[in-house]
Amino acid sequence: MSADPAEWTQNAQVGAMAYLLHSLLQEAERRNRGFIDKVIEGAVDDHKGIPAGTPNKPFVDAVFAETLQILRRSQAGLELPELPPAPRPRELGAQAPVSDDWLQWIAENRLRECTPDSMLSTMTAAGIDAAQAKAAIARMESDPAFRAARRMQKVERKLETVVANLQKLWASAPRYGVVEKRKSPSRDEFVERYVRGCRPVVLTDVTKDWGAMKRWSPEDLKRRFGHLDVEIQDGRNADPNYEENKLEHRRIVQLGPFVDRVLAGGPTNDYYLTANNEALRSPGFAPLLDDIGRLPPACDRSQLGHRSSFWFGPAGTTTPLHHDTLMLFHTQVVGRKRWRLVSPLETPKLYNYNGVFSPVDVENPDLARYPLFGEVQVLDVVVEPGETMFLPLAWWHQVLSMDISLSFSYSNLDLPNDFSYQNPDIRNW
Ligand SMILES: O=C(O)CCC(=O)C(=O)O
Repeated sequence: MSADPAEWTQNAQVGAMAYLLHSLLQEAERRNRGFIDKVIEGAVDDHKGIPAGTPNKPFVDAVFAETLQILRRSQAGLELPELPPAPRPRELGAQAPVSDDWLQWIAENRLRECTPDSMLSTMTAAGIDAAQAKAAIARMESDPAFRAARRMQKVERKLETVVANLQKLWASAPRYGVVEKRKSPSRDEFVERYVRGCRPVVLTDVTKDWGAMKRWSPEDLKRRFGHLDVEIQDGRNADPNYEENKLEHRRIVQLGPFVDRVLAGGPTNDYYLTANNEALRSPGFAPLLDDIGRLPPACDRSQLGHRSSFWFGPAGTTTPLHHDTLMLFHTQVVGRKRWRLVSPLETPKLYNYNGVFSPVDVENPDLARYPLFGEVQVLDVVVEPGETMFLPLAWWHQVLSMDISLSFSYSNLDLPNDFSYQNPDIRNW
């Protein structure tokens, strides 16, 4: 506190005003629920409207930060049985402290080994006072909670190196980078080399006797099933996270008009009938299953109806990089698909912070943002009509339809095919 009595008086006035405001806000909220929410919304909008080049912008930001804190404290107070103490005035001229969200941001970015300088420039660009940001970054290193996080990180790093060494061993096989195309491996070889060996393979002759190969086409879908409803994904182009947000893109449409849309629409990623459609569980689509002949080795025919899906869409659909939770087969009936595959042992380099998804676009990776991906080896294979991709456990894949495409996927292995994962759910990192 300053030793100057004139400043005390000013401080006392600011404190009295903050206290009064706090009490008035609480009373207003009591009489009119939602009042503070509306004031917060208004303040946030006002703040957004202030141009970046405004003189003294950091000061203006600090005023808004303080206003929001007073509003939120007044609101939080309503949940408590007693009126909490009103916010106390700071010394005149003091900057708003670095918020908890920013402190968490500093901790996470230090754990990712971002340099203090790069963090400082991000924080100052966001309007935070440089001296405060610098002090907060420096203090983090000795924060006990951060030191605990560093210890846990050592344990995680050990696991990462174990996994990286196993990957190095896998990748040292002379033909690791080539996805094999095989005619008819025996069941024993298939199970040992590909299922337990966790090696992707394309089977080239599974579909020799499939009626689907002669019958299935967009026109045939329309003729036989055009009157039925299906669930598609739509409006994907407007959403960079369309796969993670797939529930928001669900639409029920009639298959006939959807076939017309695909045939007339040309290459696009905007709409796609994906495995999420449960069409094969509905009796109307049962004839499609009659078109499936001999199955690959180690499949349980009796489970086919429960554990299969068909996919239909234009050229240009992209299923972004993700891994499935089980093993599956994916047979191309019409058109080609390009599969880009990454070993599960490379997971620590894929920024898998949310669910089973990686934010990296394998076709066009942003290495400035995702530098670790530069060390990843991607396997690349085009699956032709009649061919079947076997996707071993937890292999990452990004899939591009090169033509109008109709495919059939199935996970009815007669071996254990049920695995659990502890998926992270961090979306705002
Ligand atoms: O074909 C696609 O677009 C994606 C296929 C896929 O991700 C899968 O079958 O798991």
